[in-house]
Amino acid sequence: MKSVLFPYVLCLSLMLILAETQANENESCVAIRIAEEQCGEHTFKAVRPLLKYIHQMKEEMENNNNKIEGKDREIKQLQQKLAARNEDLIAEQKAQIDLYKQSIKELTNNVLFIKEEMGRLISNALKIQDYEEQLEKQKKSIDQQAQQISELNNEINKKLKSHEEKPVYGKCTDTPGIHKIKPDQGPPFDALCDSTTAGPGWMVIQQRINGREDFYRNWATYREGFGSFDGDFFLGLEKIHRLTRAQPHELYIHMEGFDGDIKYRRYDQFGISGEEDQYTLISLGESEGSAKYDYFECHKDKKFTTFDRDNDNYHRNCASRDERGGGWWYDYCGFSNLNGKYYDYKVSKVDAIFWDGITSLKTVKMLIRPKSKGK
Ligand SMILES: [Ca+2]
Repeated sequence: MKSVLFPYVLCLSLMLILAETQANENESCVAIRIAEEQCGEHTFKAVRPLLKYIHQMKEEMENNNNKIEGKDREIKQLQQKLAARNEDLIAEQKAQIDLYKQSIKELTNNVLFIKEEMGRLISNALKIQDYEEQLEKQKKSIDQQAQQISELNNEINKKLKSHEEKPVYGKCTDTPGIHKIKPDQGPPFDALCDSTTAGPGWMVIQQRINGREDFYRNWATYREGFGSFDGDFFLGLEKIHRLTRAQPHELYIHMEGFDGDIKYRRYDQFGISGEEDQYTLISLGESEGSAKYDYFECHKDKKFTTFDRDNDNYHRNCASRDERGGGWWYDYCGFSNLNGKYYDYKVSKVDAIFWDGITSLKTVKMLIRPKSKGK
């Protein structure tokens, strides 16, 4: 068997070697023809398809190799492009990162600057708060001082006004008219001074000259006084008490009748007590005058009586309207009634202004003056 197959294997190997070693188809064909001649036509015909297939496979391999080489080149080109692209991207990213870094640095600087500014602002705010507190304290102090100044101004203005309006005297001077009198530590009051009726320095405590003032008054009104200095008035029991308590006074009673006769009665020690003693007529002293009789003496030591305060010795109230009709130091009820009802004609009535017990008077003035030394 080996001896039969040997020539075929030999020829096949020879043709394969020839086909492998020839550069082109013609040379291959020549080689195959030579091989056919050498190996015998019979043998060659048997392996010829196989040789053709091998040749086709060889060509196909070569084509594939060429394609692979082309693809390798493409891959290299793409790799190069990709590398270049990556480098660009990295450069861009780096530049972007640098920008970010720069921005962060600037922002950091800004934050530090802002922190410093805030520190300064907070410090300034604290200083401003201190200043505001100091200002508030100063404002309060100024307000208090302004208040004190205002009060002082008011006080000064009051004093100035008081001085400007009228000088304050302890008693009436030789100057007639209305003056502010301050006989003691109590408040001053206005009084009418008279230097013509009975000489200089008299103060009018009661006046009946025109009948325009009603003397039918209650206790409180007689205590405070009423009327006007240019007409009829009563100075007030409390003021008369203060004056006569402060220093000894004399009393001058001026009277004018409707028939034109003018009379007076003068007492050298006039004084009344306080309200707690019902303003009692405590003193009159010695008297003299053109009025014939002393009709006031019987009223000495009598308390003052008004229609709403009966201090007299009568079983009724002497001050009532159907009796004497005024306020006076009534006894039972007495002979003088200088605060009685004013009649503008001569009449005999129990409630009229009278001195003799009955006859109305046209004009009456009661004046007081501090006693001169030596009297
Ligand atoms: Ca009585």
